[in-house]
Amino acid sequence: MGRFETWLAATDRGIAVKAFPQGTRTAVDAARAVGCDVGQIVKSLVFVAGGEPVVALMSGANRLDERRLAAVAGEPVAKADPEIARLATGYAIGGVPPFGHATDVPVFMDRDLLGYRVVWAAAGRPDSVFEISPERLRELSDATVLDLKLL
Ligand code: 5CA
Repeated sequence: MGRFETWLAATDRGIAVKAFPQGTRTAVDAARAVGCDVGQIVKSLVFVAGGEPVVALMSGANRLDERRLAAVAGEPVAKADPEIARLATGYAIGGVPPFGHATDVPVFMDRDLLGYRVVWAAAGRPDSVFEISPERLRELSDATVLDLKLL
């Protein structure tokens, strides 16, 4: 059991983590493992905006428009390097969960995720994900929902 699962169990949120030996490191890998639409995979992307780390939850079908993130989170905005991402969230790229982070990182959420009945997000490891309704995801991550995709 990984650290995110231990944290989940301690907080009693009724979320079940599933491990896939074939790996879930990328959105495409995760969609293939789960057998869902790639749009239902939640990418938890760590950016630095105005000097501070932020997390953007993106549908696996979408690319993030950095200008849109900059508009809400502060400029300039850039993808966090792997060490910054790990320090801010407590997890390595490929397994960053959407909430339960090591520091109090602001979370922004791609509105398109709300169009699915359920979505799947990383559970702290590159081989584990969990299913959640997008509304619950928003609540648990305390995310600000907005249009973030690159058109
Ligand atoms: N487990 C999967 C599906 S839930 C996952 O974590 N996907 S992800 O999209 O949230 O994480 C991978 C993302 O990390 C990539 O889309 C990419 O944006 C980012 N990434 C990959 N390599 C690097 C790197 N060297 N530096 C910064 N970001 C990176």
